[in-house]
Amino acid sequence: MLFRKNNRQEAQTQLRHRLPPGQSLTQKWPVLHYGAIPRYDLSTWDFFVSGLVRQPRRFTWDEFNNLPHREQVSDMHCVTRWSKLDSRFEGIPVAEVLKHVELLPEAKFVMVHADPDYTTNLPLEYLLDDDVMFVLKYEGQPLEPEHGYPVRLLVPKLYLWKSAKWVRGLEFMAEDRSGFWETYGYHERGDPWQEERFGQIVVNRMQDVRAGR
Ligand SMILES: Nc1nc2c(c(=O)[nH]1)N[C@H]1C(S)=C(S)[C@@H](COP(=O)(O)O)O[C@H]1N2
Ligand SMILES: [Mo]
Repeated sequence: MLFRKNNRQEAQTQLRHRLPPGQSLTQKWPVLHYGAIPRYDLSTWDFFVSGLVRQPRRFTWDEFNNLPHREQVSDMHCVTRWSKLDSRFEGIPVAEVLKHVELLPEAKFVMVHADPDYTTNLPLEYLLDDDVMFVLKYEGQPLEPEHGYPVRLLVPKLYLWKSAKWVRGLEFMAEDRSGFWETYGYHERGDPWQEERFGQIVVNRMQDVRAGR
């Protein structure tokens, strides 16, 4: 009895360490995006690496898909307050794509370009993290169209709006620029452990409203 209780306490303690503040667990995988789900003809799909690179690079679907794949188990944290733990993904580590371009030393940020007209910005070091990948499969199956088929970015350490579905390219930049949700007031970085949900303009405004200003 005591043993079981301790086990359960142990499990909950471990879970607390994996659930960022203000988040609740979900078993399902909710669908959230702006615009209509794109449809693709893989013979015309392509992927661009542009901006502050020595030579811009375009990949066809076959070139991209033939890059080395890897499996990993990751957690997802959505700013709308759900978290999903231990999903099994297969995809292409970002490093495998970046082997084919040379970043210029001025590159400090990246704009992720995705369909339909979606962008999100990341500091370079977050893109270069070991667990960042271009996801092709979820639990052994190709991504569903609503989750980003044929390929989406996954940045497990940041809120899920940084994990662009239907991703089509990376643009390296010297200065930070806001992406789609960031323009509407989401945080430029979005670390769930720091609860970086909203950017400074929104935070200031909320403080003003609370203070009756
Ligand atoms: N292309 C694209 N990617 C996107 C979005 C979007 O609107 N368009 N929304 C983001 C947001 S706000 C969230 S919470 C996640 C949701 O991913 P999911 O639908 O697979 O759970 O996708 C992110 N990636
Ligand atoms: Mo979101």
